[in-house]
Amino acid sequence: MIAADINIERKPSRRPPSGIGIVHLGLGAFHRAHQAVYVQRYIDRAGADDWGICSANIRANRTLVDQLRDGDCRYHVAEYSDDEHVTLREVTAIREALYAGPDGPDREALLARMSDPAVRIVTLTVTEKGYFLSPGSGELLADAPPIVHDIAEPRSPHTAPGMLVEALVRRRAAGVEPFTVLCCDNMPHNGRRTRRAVISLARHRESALADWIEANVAFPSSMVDRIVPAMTDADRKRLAGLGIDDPAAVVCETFSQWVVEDHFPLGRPDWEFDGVEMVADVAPFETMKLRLLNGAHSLLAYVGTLAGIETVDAGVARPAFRGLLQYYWQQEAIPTLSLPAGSDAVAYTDSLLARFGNDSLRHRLQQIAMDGSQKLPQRWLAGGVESLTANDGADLRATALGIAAWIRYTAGTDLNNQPHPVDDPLAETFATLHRRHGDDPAALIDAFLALDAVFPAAMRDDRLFSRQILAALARLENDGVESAIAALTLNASDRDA
Ligand code: NAI
Ligand code: CS2
Repeated sequence: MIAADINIERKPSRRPPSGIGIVHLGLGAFHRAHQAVYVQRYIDRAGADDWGICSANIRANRTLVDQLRDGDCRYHVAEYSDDEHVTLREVTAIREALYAGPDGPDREALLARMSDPAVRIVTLTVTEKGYFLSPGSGELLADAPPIVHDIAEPRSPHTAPGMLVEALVRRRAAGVEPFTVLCCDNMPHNGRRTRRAVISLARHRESALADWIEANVAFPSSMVDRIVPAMTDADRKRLAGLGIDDPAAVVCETFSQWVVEDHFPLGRPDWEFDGVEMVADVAPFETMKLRLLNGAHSLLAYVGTLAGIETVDAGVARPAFRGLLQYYWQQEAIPTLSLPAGSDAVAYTDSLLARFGNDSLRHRLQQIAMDGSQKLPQRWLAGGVESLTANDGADLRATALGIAAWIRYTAGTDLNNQPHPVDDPLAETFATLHRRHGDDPAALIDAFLALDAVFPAAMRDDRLFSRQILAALARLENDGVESAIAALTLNASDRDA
């Protein structure tokens, strides 16, 4: 459909090639539509040339880096409030794009840039798995092959923690103050986690180095929020219909939020004038967002995909799925939260339903379903354990349904036996468990719950909870998704049904 109301903001002239103050690792869709837009607002407002971005990929995707370079690092962000209302922004805040993957030519250029005294902040969106931390314990996965590589060859790192350690080593040797590391991935206490990955890896290299990082490097946490679906050919086609022929363009929603812990020893853009919330403690914001927004997304992803539903908006268009989300929010997620001052959980979840219903985004459930082993601990399980610890008889039936759906999803087919890819660092383990226990659902559930990288012990050992998962799995298989959702509304006394 041709948009009826198009608002186009174009940059009048070529941005200066200098002025890089931020290095970003993880040049994906989200970075282009979120952080780079905030930096653009800063540049436009302040007219300053000190916080431009050098953005790099250290793993896929090289093509995007080449496309950005070909386009002079200019690209468009299309913010859709619905199919008929779109704001197109041209973004020039990225001044340099590098591909520094193991097979890429730019690793030295990236490390040199990270060692430049003008660079005072390094930001990251390398996905949850890019930190090589156990989702359960939060410890560095020292046996993961890329980390084994970075321990053996620390000067030519392959991982984000390895890049940070090597760049910090170079700065320290040159007497340059360390940059601030700002994680922008969807993890709880994401600054603390990034710090742990970096310090643990540094300790393999030299314990004095680890101590120096511990004492001198700031790792503020941040909560990031904007729905930015992966681009599809259909998106490119509709942008072409608006006259935008830009392979690096991204499509996203209008909403955007960034809450940042204000701890930047070498300074930062005065982002508070550009819509960033600079706060002392991010934790209440991130817990609310992870459990309410992302928790609901994951529920839709697994339960919806099993029913053959493809997108978030198609899911929430169905009353049963809206009911499932309301039940999960009201009964299981909201009671675990300490809300940020001034926020209202019901208003927040109402706004989530409106955002999820935005059918111009075509946000694919399959994208959200990937990396479940990395996502579920913070989205469902941490809150679930808190409930079980606080109340022995806590009823987590929506979470149990979500876990049953996730386990069924990891078999690689939906309830009509239509195949889908299972994209997860533990995909091979899942396949083994399904091969071994496919005929015995109770044994299958026990084997999944025994994955201590995913499930906390308190949840694993709750027999009533595992029986609820078993009951939900049976309902999904035998009666379908809507019936399994309907069962949630039964009296809480059937907890051990
Ligand atoms: P994307 O697929 O467009 O980009 C992923 C980026 O991560 C790429 O730059 C890729 O090179 C990098 N990457 C992947 N695995 C890596 C690894 N093991 N080591 C180093 N780099 C690695 O995905 P997108 O949309 O940019 O999302 C990335 C992350 O941003 C998400 O995982 C999430 O934590 C965060 N985020 C995304 C939102 C969205 O709506 N897309 C919204 C809020 C946060
Ligand atoms: C989604 C998130 O892909 C996913 O797992 O839940 O990326 C979600 O779109 C963002 O967190 C919204 O801010």
